[in-house]
Parts: sequence; C-alpha cells; structure tokens
Amino acid sequence: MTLRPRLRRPATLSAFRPPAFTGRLHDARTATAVGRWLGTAFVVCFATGLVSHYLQHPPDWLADHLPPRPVWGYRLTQGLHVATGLAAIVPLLVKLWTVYPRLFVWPPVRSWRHALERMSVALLVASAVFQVLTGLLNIAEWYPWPFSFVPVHFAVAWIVTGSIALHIAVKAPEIKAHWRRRSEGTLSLPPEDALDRRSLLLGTGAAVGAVTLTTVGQSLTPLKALDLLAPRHPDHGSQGLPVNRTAAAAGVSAQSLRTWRLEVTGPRPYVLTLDALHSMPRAAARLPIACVEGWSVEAGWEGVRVRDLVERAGGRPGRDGVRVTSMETTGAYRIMDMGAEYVDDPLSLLALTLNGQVLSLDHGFPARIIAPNRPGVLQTKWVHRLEVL
Ligand SMILES: Nc1nc2c(c(=O)[nH]1)N[C@H]1C(S)=C(S)[C@@H](COP(=O)(O)O)O[C@H]1N2
Ligand SMILES: [Mo]
Repeated sequence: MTLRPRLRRPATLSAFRPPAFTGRLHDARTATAVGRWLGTAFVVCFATGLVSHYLQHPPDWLADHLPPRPVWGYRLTQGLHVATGLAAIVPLLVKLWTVYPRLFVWPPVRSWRHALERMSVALLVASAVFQVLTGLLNIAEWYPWPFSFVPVHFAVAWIVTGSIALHIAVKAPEIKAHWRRRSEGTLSLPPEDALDRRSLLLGTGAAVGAVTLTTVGQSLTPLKALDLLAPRHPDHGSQGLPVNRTAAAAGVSAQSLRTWRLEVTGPRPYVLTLDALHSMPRAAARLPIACVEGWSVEAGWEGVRVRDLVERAGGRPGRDGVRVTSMETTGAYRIMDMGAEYVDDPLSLLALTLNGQVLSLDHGFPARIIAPNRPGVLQTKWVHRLEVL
C-alpha cells in the first residue's frame, strides 16, 4: 500500500477545464445586435410602465393635475407596455443563449472590478427574467407567489433599468466596436459567421413578429382577428366588451341592488333613486376601457356627467376631486379617487348605458364610472357613492 503525499491540490480543482463552446455566435457582435432591440423594448416598457403607475397611484401633489386627454392615451401606453413586454421574451432568451458561455469563464473572478461586473450582470439577468415572467403571469391572472404584484413589479422595474444603464456603461467600448456590421470589432470576425448571425437575427425577428401579431389584437382592434394567444379577446364578453371581474366574483347580485341609491356627499349632500338619476341631463361619449393587463376596446357610453353630480353637491369642478365607492364589499378596486381634472372633464361619466343598452350586471349596473385616459382598474363598476373631497 502506498501513501499518497498529503499536500496535494484537490483533484477536482486541478482537473477542471472550463467547457469548450464550439457554437460560433456566442460573440460580442451577436450580443450587441440582440441587445439593441432588447434594450429598446425594455426602455419603452419601463417608460409606459411609469405612465401606468403614476396614473394609478399618483402622489398627492399630482393627483388633481393628471391629464384626461388624449382620451386614447392610456390605451396606447398600456398597449405598448404589454406588447413590448411580450416582444422582449424571445430576444431575452436569445441574448441569454448568446452570452451563457461567459458564465463559465475561468478563473471565475480575476479582480475586484471583474467581480463587480459579474455581480451586476447577475442582477440584470435575474431582474429582467423576473420582470418579464411576472408580467406575463399577471396578464394571465395567475399569481403563484406570496407577494403582491404591483409594488414588486414597480420596484424591480427600477432595478432592471438601473442594471441596464450600468451594463451599457460597462460594455460601452464593446458595444461601440460591434454596433454596426462593418465596425471596428466586427471586421475581425470570420466572414462565414455573418450568414449564420443573420439567420439567427432573422429567426429572432420572426418569432417576435409572431408573438406580437398573435397578441396585439387585444388592444389594436383592426388586428383582433389575429388575436389567438392573448388571454382576452376584445369580442368575448357581453354588450361587446370583455368582463374582467364579474358581478358574481365581486359579490354583487340583483338582490343586493334592490335597495340601491346613489349617495353624493359634499357641502350639499343628496341621495338619488335610479329613476331620479335617469332623469338628470345625459351626455354621451365614445371611450375605451383600457385594462392594465393589456386589452382595450372602445365603446359607446351614455350617462350623467360626474361634473354635474359634483356641482349639485356643492363641489367645485376643476378644484375638487371625488372619491367613488362601489357596492362591491371586498376587492382592491372598491374605492377609487378621481382627481379634479378628470372630474371637470365633460367626457367623465357616471355611465348608465353601454353600446346603446342598459349596463349589464357584469359591466357595472346600475351605474359605473367611465372617464378618458384612465386605467381600466379605475373605471369603477356598481357605483353607489360619490364623496366630494
Ligand atoms: N367595483 C369594481 N370595478 C371595477 C373592477 C373591479 O374589480 N371592481 N375591475 C376594473 C377593471 S380591472 C377593469 S379592466 C374594468 C373592466 O370593465 P368591464 O368588466 O366592464 O369590461 O372594470 C374595472 N372596474
Ligand atoms: Mo383591468
């Protein structure tokens, strides 16, 4: 029996060879070409996400100055938010495939700078994947996690954006060298890779096109016939409009509405029966419902102007906001605040009809809010109380 010398390097370390990657497109040119599109999608997604966030959760100083115009504003920004988030999925996967051999660089850490750089990339990858995945599951209304979606999705958006900015700063020399097909860095690459790279990029583009075409019809009505993969279809729902939360889900029944009255509080509070509400001066508006989850549909609405109801209670349109309460007993959207600019807008209605018919129970009978340039979650259904603030 021979005794091995005791002081040897552990076998596993000395035997380790980093894996060899023979695929030729794991290079900086491919990473740059895909990264440009991915970065653009993330920037649009972040900017439109901020719009959505501040329209829904404005700080106090902003609440009374949010703009009700253009009427299609939120429809456009939220449609873009969801479309760019969906479009980012494939290029994100391609980008990760392109750069994954760098996970195995050897030695794993060369210097403090290198360690920091790797940590920032880890943060970027983790936060970007998290953001796209939670967004996707949210539009499918599946929440397999213990935290609440909105604040976490909002916070992580800043982490993604910060890490992208840092990543671009760190990689600026490489990005610059590989920005164009005939730039400094790309000229040294084997010419036969260019063809393969073009195929990869074309394939990625085609996949993005397919994802977009089969989902964007949920908000871009002319393409609704192609809307095969989005969770909502603009045509599926009563009265020509999808339903996000049914009356049954909200615990509102015809029975519970029998004693319905509209209460309006303010300097001169009053209570209206449905008949009395119907006999007030009516206004009509064509306005979209634009859900934060990405679907949107325009519809014809008729009802009483919020402004008229507020004025009758002694409120000052253009100066006072209003708090709207639904019959719904639980749920995050039971109480909604509407800023002064919205209250003043002649298109902001307490709607009684939808596309020429009395509102169905699922669409908020007997009365619901519809206002221009607002997230769908704030278009409160089954309204029974307005408080002038
Ligand atoms: N009271 C109440 N109103 C509500 C909701 C809700 O859950 N409760 N959902 C909102 C959401 S998320 C959307 S997108 C719109 C959808 O309106 P619709 O179901 O009439 O299409 O209603 C909004 N109004
Ligand atoms: Mo919604």
